[in-house]
Amino acid sequence: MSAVEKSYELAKEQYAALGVDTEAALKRLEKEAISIHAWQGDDVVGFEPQEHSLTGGCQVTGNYPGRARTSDELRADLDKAMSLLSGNLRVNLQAHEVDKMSPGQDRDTLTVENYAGWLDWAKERKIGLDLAPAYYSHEKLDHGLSLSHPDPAIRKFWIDHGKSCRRVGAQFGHELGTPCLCNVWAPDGFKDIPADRLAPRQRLLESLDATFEEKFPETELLDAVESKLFGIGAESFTVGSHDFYLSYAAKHNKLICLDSGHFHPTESIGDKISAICCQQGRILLHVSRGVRWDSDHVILLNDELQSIARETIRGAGQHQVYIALDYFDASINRVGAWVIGTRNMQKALLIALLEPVAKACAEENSWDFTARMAVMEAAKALPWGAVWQYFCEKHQIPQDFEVMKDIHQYEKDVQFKRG
Ligand code: RNT
Ligand code: ZN
Repeated sequence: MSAVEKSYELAKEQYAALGVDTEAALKRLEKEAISIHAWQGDDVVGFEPQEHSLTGGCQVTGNYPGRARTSDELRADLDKAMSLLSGNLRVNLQAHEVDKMSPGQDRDTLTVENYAGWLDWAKERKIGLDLAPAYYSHEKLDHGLSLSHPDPAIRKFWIDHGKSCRRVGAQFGHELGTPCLCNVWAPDGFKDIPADRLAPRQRLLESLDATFEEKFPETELLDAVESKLFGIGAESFTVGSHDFYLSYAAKHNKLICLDSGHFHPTESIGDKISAICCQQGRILLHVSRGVRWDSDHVILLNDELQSIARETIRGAGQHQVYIALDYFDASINRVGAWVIGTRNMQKALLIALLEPVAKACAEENSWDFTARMAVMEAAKALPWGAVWQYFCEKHQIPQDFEVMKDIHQYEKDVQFKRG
């Protein structure tokens, strides 16, 4: 018996005494789908032939060497990251992370052909693909507006972009046998106080209705809409605010996507999950970490992540929480960013799965809030780390302390050789 197995056996006993089944927890963790955001690997630059790189609406900072410059390089990096991970993983693309584009083609006419390499790759690996239209880093994001722009021609371009992405997404879903989550987030907003807040929102509303006109079965495509509080250069007004999109999703039976970096810092996404799910039955999360004005730092195993994971696990069976990651840090190794963040998501889920929930609920139901607090605090010292290490060993992936060996080797052999 290995040292890891020995620790696991002891942990298992301790958990069993509290009525927690570690084997069941591990099985659940293996099934819990996590959509890995491809865009950490290319700094959200995409692979269109024309240079649009981060010209507005979305920003990434840092110049760590090794950014993926082609979709082949990005797939190789994702393969490396996934070789250091286990579980039910899928991959999430931004629409401009194309394989190829015909000369003169723009984002309004994308077809599944533009993603052929991705589709083959996903089929080979038997993983699902998600896709998000990219309404930023493009000259048609004019005065900070895309879908809410007053010019109907500009709106049409972006509506057609969304429509084409949904068609591609439905094709992904059809061919891969798992629905593609197609998430609409547009950066539209103003740096300073608008004179008219209503008109841009009415235009966004119409653009969304047009984008979603074509119907696809939910077995192939799941539509989501993502809100935001503010962005850099859009500090005073965001057209697609939380109130706007929450109402839109409820009324049109879309998923609301909550990005954990898109709220006031004292607001908790963990709390919002049950509030929304008890009415809408489902939610999409962009799990991220806001730090001051940035919404997209690598996720750490902190209280907010654990609260998100706890609420995801507790409501299981009653509602569906779709987990997608969304952060990008160009100041560190990008494969490392994926691996560390994804493992943190899984560790948070595992901690939630191992909590003696029944015990805490029993205290709550008998109005003993002191005992409830005692149980919840005591749970923090339970040996979940031993169960996590066992998960890694069982799935033949390196332990947390070992992953950097592989990542350093990979950057030396591959990433640092890129110009
Ligand atoms: C931006 C949104 C959005 C992006 C991606 C790259 O603040 O969170 O989801 O991260 O479109
Ligand atoms: Zn997001």
